[in-house]
Amino acid sequence: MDELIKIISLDYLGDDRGGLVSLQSNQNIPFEIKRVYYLFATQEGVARGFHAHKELKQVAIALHGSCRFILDDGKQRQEIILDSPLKGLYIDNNKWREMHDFSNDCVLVVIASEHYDESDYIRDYQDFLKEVINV
Ligand code: T46
Repeated sequence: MDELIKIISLDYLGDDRGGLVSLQSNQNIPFEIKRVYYLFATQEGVARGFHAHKELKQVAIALHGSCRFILDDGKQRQEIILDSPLKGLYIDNNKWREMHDFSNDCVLVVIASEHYDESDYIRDYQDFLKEVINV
């Protein structure tokens, strides 16, 4: 079975003044960065995601607080708690993702390989299964 959860360890460049992490295209981020967005102030009990992407690759980092990610490739589901600004979750294309259990202070930044494109989303789980069977 392929390992679904791929964590990128981000080097800590801080010193006695505080923390610092640098994200660079094709270096610690394994693609050309085209977009950055962040989720914050997620309401208690809310779950997000519930879709896959045909082409988009992303890295998600909990800059503050925590949340639980589920990744699913159509054959298996694995989960991880993101709770550190030094831990990037690599999310490949054709992986169903769900985010749960956001702490009320969670700030989740997502680094993306493509500009926003609604036609890249697969928002129905049965359509996702059809897509991955044909990969
Ligand atoms: C993902 C997970 C981890 C935009 O207009 N531009 C953007 O760059 C994004 C990301 C979203 N939007 C719009 C589309 C929706 O009307 O913002 C609204 C909320 O997006 P969505 O419901 O897709 O949000 P999540 O939290 O379910 O999923 C997001 C990303 O969309 C998705 O690519 O992998 O975070």
